[in-house]
Amino acid sequence: MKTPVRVAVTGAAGQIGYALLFRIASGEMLGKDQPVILQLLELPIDKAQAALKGVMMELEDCAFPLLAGMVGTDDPEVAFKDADVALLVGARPRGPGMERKDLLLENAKIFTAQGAALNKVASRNVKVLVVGNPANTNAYIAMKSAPDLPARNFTAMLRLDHNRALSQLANQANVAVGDIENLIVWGNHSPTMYPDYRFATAKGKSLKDAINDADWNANTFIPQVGKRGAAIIEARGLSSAASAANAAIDHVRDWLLGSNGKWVTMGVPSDGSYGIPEGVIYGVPVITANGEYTRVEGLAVDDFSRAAMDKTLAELEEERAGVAHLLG
Ligand code: NAX
Repeated sequence: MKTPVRVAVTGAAGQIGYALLFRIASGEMLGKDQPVILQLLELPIDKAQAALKGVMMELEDCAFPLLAGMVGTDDPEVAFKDADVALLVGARPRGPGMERKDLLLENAKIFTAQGAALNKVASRNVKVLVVGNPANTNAYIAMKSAPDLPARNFTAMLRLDHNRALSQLANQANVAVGDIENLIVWGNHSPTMYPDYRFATAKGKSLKDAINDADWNANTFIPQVGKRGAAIIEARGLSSAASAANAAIDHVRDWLLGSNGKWVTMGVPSDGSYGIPEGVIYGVPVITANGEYTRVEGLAVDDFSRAAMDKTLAELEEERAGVAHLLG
């Protein structure tokens, strides 16, 4: 029997948590032979803690053979203790009348504290995925608050955007979604992101050549992927949860178990390539193997792409400037 992997999940009693935990415990994230210990964090308020208890009771009632243990807590240092993987899902949602700036600052407080707790107690190689919005900037704040951990281990979730783009592309080109390779989503997890299918292929054939429609790209594909989250809220009355949980599982599974040569999109601290200033958490194409990701380097950037990549970068830079005073 393998040693259990400790997986910390914050916001564990929320919508995404409910769609996520059962799949992790059943082995869909780390493998069907990999036991896990779930370390679950919720807010220190009675309602949240009671809801968390209920979720843990249901997890128990599934009798998952791979679930080797469970902890529920309101203390980040308990939740992150020796964690090998940390899924930071809980975040402060935008309240009525709340400005974007206030939202950034409220979340900055959460992610500064959680970064510091990870720094103090997590495994020295903990792999961190930030899902809670604004995901890229929250990941940046957590990374900056954890100076003793490898910066490259702090990532933000762009995988839902990547998966959304895959499905839109498959529909438009009339190909099977599983056959598509080499798709990218650049930048911020926000409507400014740039889904880029210039290099995408299905069974080796270029999808750009197959679709050959610049108008569809600029006026349908890109805005539709960018605004998909809002469309889900409009239709469901609630934000994406099952698809977000699915994307989180895809992200961590590929990171730890490998993408088998496929490009996947991860929000990772920039190394300065593609004109993205070092340290900014930005969606880029990566290939993963043996618990590490490697950027796909040297791709051509045309004028249209440069403008789109700069636009989403400008938003990230603005967010970063908005929290700079908190990070010293
Ligand atoms: P919910 O409001 O259903 O759940 C969030 C949970 O987090 C709540 O139970 C709350 O008590 C808890 N929480 C809040 N602050 C916490 C803290 N400091 N420590 C521990 N727990 C805390 O939201 P849900 O639908 O689950 O979404 C969670 C986050 O994911 C939101 O920020 C949302 O905007 C973000 N999303 C990110 C996506 C992405 O692709 N990166 C897509 C889906 C989603 O919109």
